[in-house]
Amino acid sequence: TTTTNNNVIHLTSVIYNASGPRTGTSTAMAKIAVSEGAGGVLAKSATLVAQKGNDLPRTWHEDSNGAAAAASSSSTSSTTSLNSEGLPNNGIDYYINPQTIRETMAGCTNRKPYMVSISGKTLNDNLQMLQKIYKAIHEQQQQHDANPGDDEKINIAAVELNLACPNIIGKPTIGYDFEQMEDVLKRVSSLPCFGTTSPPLFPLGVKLPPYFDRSHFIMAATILNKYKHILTYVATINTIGNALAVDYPAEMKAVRPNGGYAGLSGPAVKYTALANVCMMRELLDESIDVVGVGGVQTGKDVFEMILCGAHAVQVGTCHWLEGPGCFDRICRELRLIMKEKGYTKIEDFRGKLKEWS
Ligand code: RRO
Repeated sequence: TTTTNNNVIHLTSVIYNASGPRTGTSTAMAKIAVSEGAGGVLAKSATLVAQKGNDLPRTWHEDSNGAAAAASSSSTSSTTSLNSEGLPNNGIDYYINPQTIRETMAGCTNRKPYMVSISGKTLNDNLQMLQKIYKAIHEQQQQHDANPGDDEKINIAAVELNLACPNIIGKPTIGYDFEQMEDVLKRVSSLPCFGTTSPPLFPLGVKLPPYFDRSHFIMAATILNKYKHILTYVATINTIGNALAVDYPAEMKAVRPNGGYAGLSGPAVKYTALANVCMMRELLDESIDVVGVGGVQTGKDVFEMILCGAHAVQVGTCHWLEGPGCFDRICRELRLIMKEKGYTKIEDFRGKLKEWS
């Protein structure tokens, strides 16, 4: 459970999916919803209007021997991925539609939260999407109040504001433009649903790009801390932007759009992700939870993220390649590690990474 600002997201396990892979439709998300190991369901980042995304081929998978790999292939454990999807999605109206949420959560046996992600092409698009979400939550609550017991699962439990998409051709990553980042948070915080006198009406998270320089971590954290009254969590990291893969046999760029430059993910980014979780945990106000994401594919990876201070952990590339069975497997592995180490609950080791003397 992630807690702050009277704003709680009741995850049913410490891991859930990252936005992006296998999250575009209710059919795909339903498979996460039925997985007991997945503590929540997070939808694909939405734009105001549905869009197809970049031209194909826009993804690339390569195993540690340098061989091209395919999603759902047998050896996905050490596979590096690149994507320049360009935000293909069904538009915000689809992801907040009660019908979509009903289809997504139909087979879910516990009360895990359904969450949406937004990645507007402009600040105004983000503000419009937040207004739409606010309205949808309000309507869903009214519906529920009129019919208690009915449609309990049909609500939006949190919103993740993606400030880190690296693949919008011609657009900078907001999280790298601190002036723009501050402006976004300022405008978001002045929306009616984030009134300054009362707690926000829904938990809000922010998805960050990876940082590599201590001064950038400090600048980002300083801005985020200023808006702690509207922030429940910070998810770090998005893919490492503008990576390049070469299709060796073809002697070509592996990905077509955006000059071949694409977001890097998979085990290659785990160490960058751990550093971002650890440093953000150090710099952010304790009322803001850190959600770790990047290169997580085993229970050990989750354990390490939590040691570094993560309240919850998202799984992206591993879910993409292995499929929704990964959540149960990773949970099993984490439980085994906890048993071996004599821990009975997450709080026994969260943020308890030992320091050198
Ligand atoms: O759709 C994408 O190209 C994409 C997004 Br919105 C994102 O946030 N991160 C990423 O690696 N790809």
